Amino acid sequence: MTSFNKFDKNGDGRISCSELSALMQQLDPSWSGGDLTKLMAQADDNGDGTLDPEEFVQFVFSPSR
Ligand SMILES: [Ca+2]
Ligand SMILES: [Ca+2]
Repeated sequence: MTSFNKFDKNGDGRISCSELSALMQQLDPSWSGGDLTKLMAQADDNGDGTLDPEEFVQFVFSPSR
């Protein structure tokens, strides 16, 4: 099970762009690091530039990304 806290490296309760990058590598080892900004924009529902736990769960379990 993917846990939010595991990817929130600095413990601020949000997944930042760089934390998202680590997350993606975990989810998909073949992920090249491209389109990070696009992914973030896609996952960031409220547009604050970070993922809160709710957005994180939606992103991880969303079939399309
Ligand atoms: Ca964080
Ligand atoms: Ca957000």
